[in-house]
Amino acid sequence: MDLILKNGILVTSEEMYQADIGISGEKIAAIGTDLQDNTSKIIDVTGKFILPGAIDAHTHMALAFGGTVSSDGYLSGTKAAACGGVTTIIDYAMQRSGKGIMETIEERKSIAQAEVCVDYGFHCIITDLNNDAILDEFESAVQAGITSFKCFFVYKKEKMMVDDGTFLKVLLEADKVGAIVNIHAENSDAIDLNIERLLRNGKTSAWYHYVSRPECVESEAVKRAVHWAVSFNKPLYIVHMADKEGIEAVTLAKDSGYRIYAETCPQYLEFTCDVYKREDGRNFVCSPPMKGKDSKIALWDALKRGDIDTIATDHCPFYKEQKDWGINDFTKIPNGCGGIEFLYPYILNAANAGVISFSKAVEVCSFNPAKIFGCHEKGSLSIGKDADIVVYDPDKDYTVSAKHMHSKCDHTIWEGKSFHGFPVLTFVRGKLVYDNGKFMGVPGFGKFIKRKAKKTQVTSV
Ligand code: DUC
Ligand code: ZN
Ligand code: ZN
Repeated sequence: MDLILKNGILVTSEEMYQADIGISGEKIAAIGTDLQDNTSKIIDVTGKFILPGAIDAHTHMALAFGGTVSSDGYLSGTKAAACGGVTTIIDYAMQRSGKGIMETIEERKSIAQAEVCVDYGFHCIITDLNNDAILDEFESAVQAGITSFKCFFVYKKEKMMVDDGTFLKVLLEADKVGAIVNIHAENSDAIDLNIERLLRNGKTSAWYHYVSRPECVESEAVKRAVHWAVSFNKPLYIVHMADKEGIEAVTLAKDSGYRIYAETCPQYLEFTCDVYKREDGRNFVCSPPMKGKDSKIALWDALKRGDIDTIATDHCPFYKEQKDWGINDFTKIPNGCGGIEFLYPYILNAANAGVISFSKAVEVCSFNPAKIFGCHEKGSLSIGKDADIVVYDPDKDYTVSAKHMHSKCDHTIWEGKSFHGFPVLTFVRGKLVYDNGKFMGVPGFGKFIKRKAKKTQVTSV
């Protein structure tokens, strides 16, 4: 073996126990007590937790959006990932009218590959079926490891929205090839109507971002998406859920045995719409917006009872200067917030405080995203899996400051947030990429993950 982490507390999605873990090359080679091997480097991690690396299944690196490009590209975005214990990202590649799926993916890969410091995959956003020609590409996309597609129910003016008919075609074709559909559920027409009325009445501050996209805008679209998935009995993954009624619809469908999966993000668990009343409210502008307190409570309850399957970031930061474009008009604020460096610390902090268990944190940040999205070599600490490992010090105190982030962005919505407990080491396929505050990775080291569709997925994940 090349490395043994000794005397740690292993955390899996089911249990915690004291053990050593041995790494050979890129893989986990042994787990046990008192592992011995003369050739090994040994790191004593007594008192520390050993976790599978987090999989952030929702990122937008270098996203062209809102008339600009998000501030973290694949280099700074995945540096930040490594320093927060994220060992794999699944980023969104956007297919546009006239373009094919594989063309879109290859284009994005060619930007990402030289920069990525952690492993990566892509979901493909479908915005236009090109007279249904795109549907014929689903099979080859799956063969190439793209096993998830996304649709937007929003962004009509941006020509990203799909109508219900298109969504259904995507849902049915995806299922045929063993892929899953992700949906961003907000009602575009209602938002556009609200925006028009607000602007006409001079309501232009960041607060009105929330007012234009309140609870009912999200719940209608979530219920519609769930309705179609249930009616056709197809699996569906709802991204960045932020609303109580929406999550209630998910619970109902899950309780009836349907394969509806829910994702939320740390920002929806931490903040409420009150942030938009702050002087710097525009920095919190993302879509969907944070909702009222009832929704925040409902999300935590759903997480605890197992109705939230994954936590991801929707990492999509914009510089202060970009956010300032909307200082006098909330519709000009580029939508998106960063947070990849604080995903695992945030959830593990909740575990450390006893709000959820450490196993639940591992389940929603690593095990479930691996399982849902077919990352069969990742998501758990077991022999033969990739050695994507985080060593977490439950006693290390850390206070967020934009100055010390590894993201390129010049501010963060997490500024001043304190965590009790923080990752101290991150390994990607056995390679140390983060050591106690310092990035140790290499751009281009990240590997494209050829994900497996449900039809062909091995049974152990
Ligand atoms: N929402 C955001 O806030 N940013 C990127 C895309 C999205 O749907
Ligand atoms: Zn979205
Ligand atoms: Zn997103």
